[in-house]
Amino acid sequence: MEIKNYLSSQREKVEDALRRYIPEPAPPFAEHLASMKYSVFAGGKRIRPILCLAAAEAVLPDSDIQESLLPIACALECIHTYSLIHDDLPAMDNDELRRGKPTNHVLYGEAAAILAGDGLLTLAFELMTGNKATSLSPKQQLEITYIVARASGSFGMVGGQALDIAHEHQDYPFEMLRTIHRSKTGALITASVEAGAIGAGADSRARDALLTYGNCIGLAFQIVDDLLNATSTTEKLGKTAGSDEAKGKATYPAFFGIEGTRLKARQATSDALEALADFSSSADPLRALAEYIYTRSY
Ligand code: GRG
Repeated sequence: MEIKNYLSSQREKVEDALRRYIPEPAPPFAEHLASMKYSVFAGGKRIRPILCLAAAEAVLPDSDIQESLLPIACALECIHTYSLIHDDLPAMDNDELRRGKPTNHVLYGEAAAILAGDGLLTLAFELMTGNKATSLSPKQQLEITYIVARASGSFGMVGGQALDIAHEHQDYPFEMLRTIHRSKTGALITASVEAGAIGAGADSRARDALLTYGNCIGLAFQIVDDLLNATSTTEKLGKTAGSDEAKGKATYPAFFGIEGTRLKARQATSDALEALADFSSSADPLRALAEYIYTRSY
């Protein structure tokens, strides 16, 4: 399948829905909503929502499942965008460039950026539990909300970020790097796939396979991110290249070198593809997404 066309049509679908779901800036909250919208529409790849929709499509092809899952897919993008806004703050990574544009706090100020992140995180829960997601059963809504909350909080992304910051400029074993990567980045990616599986009513065998796929591409995603941070340019990435080394972060290249890291990313991608062995061509988008995550250049 042609991944470029697939990604751009899925991106359009997600962005149309995001435009519908994020309120238009209007008094009295105009400035706050504008700051939320600024980061959501600053040009992200939309990988997490696209993975959610592709996982659902793998389980229930030729149905309207993707339409039903758009509120969940958009919730995942809201959580991801909140994490980037907060990650860029002076108290965290202190970055001025994201997706090739000024970071949220540079444009709106620190307090407004914190609140833009808070607003997006909270909107995500409104989208997952509210009346926009009513094509799903209440049980599915509850289960998805739990999985996403768990992956985003102290045992997932937030916890991973806390560990990452606590270990800057320190030597630590590879096991700790794995824990940081799994929780900071991998957990939300895995939850995106799981949410699609739950929304499509996957049986336990399909769900286990998709969970393994999610874990493997979550790992591949972060390994490639480490690789790009070490080898690419700020211009290509749209965010500061070389920042990991400057901030004394342990990364895959620091443990395995550039070539060794490429091999690890390839292995994680192959493991992801193997997990899909029992799926028909309905999982081709997931297969193509795994290859895309491995070969992406930004
Ligand atoms: C502040 C609670 C909190 C968490 C921050 C995700 C994260 C935790 C920080 C981001 C730091 C970072 C660059 C992690 C590497 C992986 C990652 C999430 C990259 C950005 O994701 P993409 O490439 O971004 O999907 P786009 O811009 O395409 O949406």
